[in-house]
Amino acid sequence: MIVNQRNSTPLTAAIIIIALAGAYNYLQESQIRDFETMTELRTFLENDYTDRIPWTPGFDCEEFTDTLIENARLQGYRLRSIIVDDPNSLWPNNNFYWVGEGSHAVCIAYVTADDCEYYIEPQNDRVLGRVS
Ligand SMILES: [Ca+2]
Repeated sequence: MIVNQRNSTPLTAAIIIIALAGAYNYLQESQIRDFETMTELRTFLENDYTDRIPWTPGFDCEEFTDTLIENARLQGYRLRSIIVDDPNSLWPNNNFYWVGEGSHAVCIAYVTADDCEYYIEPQNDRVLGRVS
């Protein structure tokens, strides 16, 4: 079998790079963990800047949620997002910006000591209650 090394080398290098990137990503994701205690969750929220970002029509609840999730991931914590309908009835005094129609994005954190998930409003760091 004749192998044209001039053409196969870039492809081989690309495959190796993709495989290494995948392995690195897997290692990073496997180090992501839930919050152990509510104190740990509140400390993370207090130190994170997401709530200090001004709300704009181009940076609304979805961007707040995505930003807090990414900031948590960078510090080794797992958060996830959820879309809720009619957030004003769920949290009447939450003091978040909301266009007043449709649904609203917030974060969810699992706290292992409580064996429970909590809603988090990324616009103001409030822990809004347990996820039922
Ligand atoms: Ca904060």
